[in-house]
Amino acid sequence: MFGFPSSGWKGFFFLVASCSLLAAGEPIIDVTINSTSPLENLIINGGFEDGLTGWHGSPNQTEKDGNLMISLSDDAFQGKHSLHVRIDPGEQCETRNIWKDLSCLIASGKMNAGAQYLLSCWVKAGKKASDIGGIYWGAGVALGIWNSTWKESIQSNAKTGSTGEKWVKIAGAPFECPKWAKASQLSAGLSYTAGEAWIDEIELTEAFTPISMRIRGSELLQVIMDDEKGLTFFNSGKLPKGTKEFSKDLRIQSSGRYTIKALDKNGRIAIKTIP
Ligand SMILES: [Ca+2]
Repeated sequence: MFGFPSSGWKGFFFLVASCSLLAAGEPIIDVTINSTSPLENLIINGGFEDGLTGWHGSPNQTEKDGNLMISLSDDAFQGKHSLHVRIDPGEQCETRNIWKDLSCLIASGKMNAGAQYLLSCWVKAGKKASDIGGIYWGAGVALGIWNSTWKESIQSNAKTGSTGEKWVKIAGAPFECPKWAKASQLSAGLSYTAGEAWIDEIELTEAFTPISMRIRGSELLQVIMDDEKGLTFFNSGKLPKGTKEFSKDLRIQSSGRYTIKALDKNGRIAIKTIP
């Protein structure tokens, strides 16, 4: 004879129901950034929150009849200030920028030969602009690295044409600091095109960040990771039947934004965006 009181059975069913609810939930995505410390932005005052401190060039410059200008602006992507540059039509063969010397990064070992770095900034361009654009000509930042005789050099650009008057993040391609690196200079502004642009949040960081992702679910079918352009950066393919946990270590671009999507056999999709 069964000795379980009815309340005991109720308790048992409640337990089963609880487990089923847990099992029925969408997959859970955990992501760990493996860096020993947060990636350091090597640019001091790249967001212009200290005004133009540490920058050289021609701040608050108005030339001729006001056709060229570079100054601090209150129209910021982040914080209270950004850099504002304007080159009116008729002066589009001109460049207006400010610059800072980054040679100390090499001397102090903050930039190391053989390591890869990434230059990025936020830009809003297009207002009253004409013929603004190009990879090398346009609004944004450029970083040059030279050897001791100034004869060898590399350059990384994060520049854009019109952004339709919206703040957009612009990143250059990852580049390797050469072993002959001795001097370095960063410039921010508008080059060889007419137009008006705002620049903010200039960053120079190590190019890649290691991450670990761990996904748990009732029965996982597939895990996909897209970059911010929607291109597939990682695809697990079809996972073995009965997969309840999936782990993967990857190196992602440090300034990038990625979306992880996990699908289970019941068609449930969990989505997590990093960072
Ligand atoms: Ca700012």
